Amino acid sequence: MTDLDTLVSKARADIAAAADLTALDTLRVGLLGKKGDISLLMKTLGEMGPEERKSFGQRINVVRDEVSAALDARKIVLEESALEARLAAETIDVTLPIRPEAEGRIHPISQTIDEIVAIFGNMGFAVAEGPDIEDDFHNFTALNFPPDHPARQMHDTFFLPEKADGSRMLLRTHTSPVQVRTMLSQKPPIRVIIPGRTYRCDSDMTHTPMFHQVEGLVIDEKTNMSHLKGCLIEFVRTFFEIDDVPVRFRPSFFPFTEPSAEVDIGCSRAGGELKIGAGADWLEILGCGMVHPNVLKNCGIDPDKYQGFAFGMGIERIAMLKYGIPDLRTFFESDLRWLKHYGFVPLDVPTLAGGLAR
Ligand code: 2NM
Repeated sequence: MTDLDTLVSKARADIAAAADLTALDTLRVGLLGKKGDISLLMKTLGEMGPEERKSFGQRINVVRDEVSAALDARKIVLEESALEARLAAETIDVTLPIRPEAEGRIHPISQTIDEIVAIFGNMGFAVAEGPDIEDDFHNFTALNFPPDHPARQMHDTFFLPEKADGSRMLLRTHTSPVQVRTMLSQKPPIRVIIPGRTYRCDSDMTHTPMFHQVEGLVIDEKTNMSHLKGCLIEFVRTFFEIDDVPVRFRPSFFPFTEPSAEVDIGCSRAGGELKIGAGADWLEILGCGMVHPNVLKNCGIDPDKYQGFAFGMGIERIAMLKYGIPDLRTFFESDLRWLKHYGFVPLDVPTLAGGLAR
């Protein structure tokens, strides 16, 4: 055996025995690195005569390629087994039940959405979702907003940079574009609620640039204002868990409904403390109305055959009222002590039978 043969067989054995990627890298440096065995042998070429240099040069090139290939092959094997080991070590059994003593808490916004979904789910509503980034048609035009309506202006709506065709996408200012998408894609009867994030360029004590809304939509041949009233009174009483909470409908205006109304619930502010229920005062909690015929037309629904009602409310606002959270901005501070205080235990899933909130 020549020196080269010995070197190759030893290299092969060492590479096969390398236990991990670090050991393999040390071998690579020792063989192919600047001062590695093979590199040093290459340097001896200069001292050889032309014939010898040619034959030795050819052999050493072959050896270098073989060793290099062996290193690469072993590297793949070791990388694969390193990944296998890591995956095995990080295995979690997702089928195990959560531990009741788990520290995590459900955010009051998530809790409130779950409660609203439970209430309307019980009345036969489905939940719909749609994109946060919308176009002008779905957010405004289809909803009967006139071209010069103030809500379209820069100071209320977050616009994205202009596209090649001059149009601009926007962050939805309400969840109504999802109602539009629902009407365009489904045939009546329709009964949906849409909880989700909404965005308006507004930030002070009582406004955050991102907030949550739930909107609802019912469309059928004979849906009327009495259905709207019955549905929302039932919702309000179930949500606040007060059977006799006074509810009043006050005429209002929205571009997308006619007639439109705002809904107030009774409360008392005696002694400076807000208490929901019978009392001298009223609190506004949601907006609603009969869907404007123009909106139905814009969404491919025949207003001579179908009619419906819609409503919308701010989730932060009703969560603050129900759970006595005094400051809107704390919802978004990610303060663990706040979450520990106002959050909900994950196992207490809101249901009408088991109770909405404990
Ligand atoms: C509100 C108040 C009143 C509403 C209307 C519609 C649609 F798509 F059917 F036209 N969606 N949401 C609506 C109506 C929303 O929020 C205060």
